[in-house]
Amino acid sequence: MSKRNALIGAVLVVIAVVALIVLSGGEDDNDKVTDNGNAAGIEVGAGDNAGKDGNPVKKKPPVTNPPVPTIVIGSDGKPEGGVAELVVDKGETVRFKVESAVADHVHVHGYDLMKDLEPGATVSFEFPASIEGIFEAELEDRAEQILELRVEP
Ligand SMILES: [Cu+2]
Repeated sequence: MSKRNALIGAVLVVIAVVALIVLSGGEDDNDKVTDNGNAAGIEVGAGDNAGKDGNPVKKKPPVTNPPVPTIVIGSDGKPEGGVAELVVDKGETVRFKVESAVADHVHVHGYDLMKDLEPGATVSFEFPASIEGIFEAELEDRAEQILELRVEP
């Protein structure tokens, strides 16, 4: 009985050791492969999500700046949706962008600012609303009004 038990015990130990070696060897290989795969996947995914969720989408619109309006000029040289309207208080900052399918020049009357438009490109305006009144911005070559800017006291 005791010899048999000892033999069984020895056999079990050997099996256990072999199993451990085989399993641990296998696990090591698997771990390396899966860890690398998982780590890369998790890190990339988490990084993307953190960037998308954290900075631009959730935090910026309410806290920092209101979204900058973009006037889109179609291939017909006219503003999509008609002439844009922008109302700001005097002393605030006027901000808008113009995205154009055609070449022209944006002229902001009153403030007398002019920027070139190139097809497919976007230009940004940012200037202090220092003059009260109602002003138009137009595509200079086409004499096409694209914006009515109202600066209120
Ligand atoms: Cu003009």
